[in-house]
Amino acid sequence: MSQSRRDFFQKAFTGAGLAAGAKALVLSPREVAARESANAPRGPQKAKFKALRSKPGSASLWIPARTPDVPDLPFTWDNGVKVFHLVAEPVKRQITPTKTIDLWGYNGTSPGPTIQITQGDRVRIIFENHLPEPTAMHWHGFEIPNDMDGAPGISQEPVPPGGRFVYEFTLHQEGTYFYHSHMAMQEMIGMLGAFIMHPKAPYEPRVDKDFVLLLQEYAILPNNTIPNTMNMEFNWLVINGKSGPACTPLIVRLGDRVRIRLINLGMDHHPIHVHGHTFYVTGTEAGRAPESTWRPENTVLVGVAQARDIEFVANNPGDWMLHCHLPHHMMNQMSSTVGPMTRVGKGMPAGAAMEEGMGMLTGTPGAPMGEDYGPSLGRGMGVGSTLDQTTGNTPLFPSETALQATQPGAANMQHGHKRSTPETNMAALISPNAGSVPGFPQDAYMEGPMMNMDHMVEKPENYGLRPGWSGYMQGMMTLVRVLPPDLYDKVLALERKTPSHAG
Ligand SMILES: [Cu+2]
Repeated sequence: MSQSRRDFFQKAFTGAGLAAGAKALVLSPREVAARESANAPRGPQKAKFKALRSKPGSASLWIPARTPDVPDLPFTWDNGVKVFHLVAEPVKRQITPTKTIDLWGYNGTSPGPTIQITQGDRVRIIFENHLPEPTAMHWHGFEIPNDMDGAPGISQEPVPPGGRFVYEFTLHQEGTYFYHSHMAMQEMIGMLGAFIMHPKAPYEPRVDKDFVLLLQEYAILPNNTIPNTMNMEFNWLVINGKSGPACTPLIVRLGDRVRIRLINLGMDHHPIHVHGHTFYVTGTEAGRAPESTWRPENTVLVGVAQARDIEFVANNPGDWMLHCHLPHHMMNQMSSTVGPMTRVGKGMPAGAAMEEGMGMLTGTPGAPMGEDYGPSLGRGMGVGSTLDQTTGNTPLFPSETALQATQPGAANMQHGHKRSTPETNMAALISPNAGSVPGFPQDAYMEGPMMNMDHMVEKPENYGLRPGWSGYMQGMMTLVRVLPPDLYDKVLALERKTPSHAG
């Protein structure tokens, strides 16, 4: 019997005062445990579930959710209370091999570490503020006492720099939740994390893999490391604090049932698309959805402050993209590519202000093709940045020597690759008359061989991908790798040998 049906019958019987029925249906923890062990996987599968009970004697049985590139928050038990320590602090985050940025996060990471508990747990979170300004912890969507809500100035005094606050509550909910600072700009500089509440009785059908993906965006001027949190346009899009191709792929075995918990805590909405599979939305930021609401989809809009759980059977082998379908969210270091700046070696103004229409309204003539105002790197970063520096956009050059001669010090977008290899030679892919075609270039400078950084993102989870794959993965983009048993075992063996990431 599914949990919702069981709940329904419990309520129906107890509500009607049918004592005999209620007695029969309300199970003791021992009875629940007995039933669950009868349902538990046998044989090799069993090992996977072993040791995952939240505490000795607990009836709960779940596989931990995995947050690629983000660690879990460890805990200890204190008289039946699950105790976590959470420290707010500035952190460095390498979002791609070529870009490390300054964020604020928790326990050395942004997004903050994932917290996992079992429905019914009593939880204590000892929170310390190592930031230079006040903050507080908000538990988004939690049905807890008001003085634990973490709304500074409303439900509690803000926690001052160097201060500490102890949150403690019992959690009766289940599903995909999250925590964040309730100071808006702090949230925009990375102060958020996932909080997974596993149900006491596992969801049916059970999944073999459970992943958490947090969606965020940042506005960072070229050559800068600190996001402009006031900005309303974004040029870096991240999943779990990494941009493609640095995101660690989701590794699943052909035939696995997979759950992916998508959480959006940013300024934009993200239509998340999965290739090659049809999924069902089985939960929201408020818990499990009734099965009667499930419908087939392959793209789900994850709105701001929303979570969407999607589930599917990974029955289609191969490397499948999972990405936001907003075209501008599939790019890194978002820059305009139209106009003369991509064709001659005179450099590119960095960060045109919003009032100048990102370089499309001002200039002579007032159009993106204007000779004296080429396109700009970044979209409307503003803040005194206009034209303050020029950065090469690596126009087409037949050789490294020609590039150096024309544009000394130009940024090398091939990131150390030799241009002569087939995987990295962009020029070989472009027609000789490209410059005379209106609209050129579109993707020629955005993705492809010149963005190849396979060797810089080498890790077990990327084993066996098509050479040059990384040149086509940018922004809010990762892979679901549905691997046949032999390749799956190989990747797992490599992971055991060289664990490359947390989570
Ligand atoms: Cu998006």
